[in-house]
Amino acid sequence: MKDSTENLEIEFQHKIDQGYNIEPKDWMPEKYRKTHIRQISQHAHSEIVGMLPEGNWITRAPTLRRKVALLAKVQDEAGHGLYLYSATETLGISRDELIEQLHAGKAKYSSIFNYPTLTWADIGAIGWLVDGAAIINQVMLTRTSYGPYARAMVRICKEESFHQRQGYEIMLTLCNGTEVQKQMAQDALSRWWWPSLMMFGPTDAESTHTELSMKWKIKRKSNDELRQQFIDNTVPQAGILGITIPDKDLKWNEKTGHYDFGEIDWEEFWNVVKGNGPCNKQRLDARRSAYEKGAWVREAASQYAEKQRNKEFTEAN
Ligand code: FAQ
Repeated sequence: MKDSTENLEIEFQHKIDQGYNIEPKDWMPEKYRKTHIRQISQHAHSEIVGMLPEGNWITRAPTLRRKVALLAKVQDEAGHGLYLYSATETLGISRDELIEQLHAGKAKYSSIFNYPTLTWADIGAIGWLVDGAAIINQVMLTRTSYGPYARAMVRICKEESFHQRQGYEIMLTLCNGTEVQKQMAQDALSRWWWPSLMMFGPTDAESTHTELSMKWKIKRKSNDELRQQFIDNTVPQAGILGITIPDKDLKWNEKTGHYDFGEIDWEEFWNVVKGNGPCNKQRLDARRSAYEKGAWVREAASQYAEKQRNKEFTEAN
């Protein structure tokens, strides 16, 4: 007879294969739990750090309408981070611990947020490309096997699709504007294109987690499949804008029904992931400082919650 852990593992895999969700109180292999803590918390950190490059432009948005939209978008990203921290906490780790891992430089967050936003067109490019890439990756995650993560992703995806449209609309406006505005849009596309492709992670051959994550339906598609889907969707959109993707090898392949594209600079990717990108230090410093300066708010909120609890207890007795 097989030992009980082995039986539990077989039952667990069977449940996944049948398409059932795994819920927080269900039995799960330790590696499944750890993989989720890693991935969901990295995702949460990305949403929170991702507020910084765009937050940089809230005070400088060109019109009131643009300012309101950007403010709402950045606020949405904060909300996504909070859902995702909550989903991670269902796996038995505290939010304080997760935040400590980020601030200590132990937890990763998406490479893309280590690039600077130099002009207003970058806000358009982020919405169009970065949110566009995020949606492709995250629509897959609405069907991921861990219930709290999958459910959080449904709501997040709805908001991301609004974000993508607001970005594309900024690009469209710039591209239909003056020559200088169109040039700004081109420059933003040229700087953000390759880092956006890197968001999907290393090639399948180099991806350490994909095999197991596919078996457990954490991932439903591989990094390369999603990257290709993003390129196929985005190239025609650049055509409508009338700006050029900075890849001389990009061309439609009749045989495969996909776009062929040039080599990604993986050295740059790993350099950024390891903490040496243009803005890594600035991003972490900003997060640490916000956390320190916000200590009094956390303190006040927990004092208030304590008071409410005591009040409810007194009233109930
Ligand atoms: N950056 O074996 P794999 C957003 C690491 S949210 C940094 O392929 P996996 C919304 C990876 O962690 C964007 N590190 O890993 C927004 C692993 O290292 P580890 C974030 C990366 O997990 C928009 C190692 O490389 N989205 O944009 C990156 O199977 C606008 C080996 O890689 C998510 O987090 C990277 N790009 O696949 C907000 C989605 N790629 O942990 C504001 C959820 C890989 O062993 C403004 N995550 N690494 O030390 C995922 O789907 C997956 O985790 C992947 C990576 C696909 C990102």
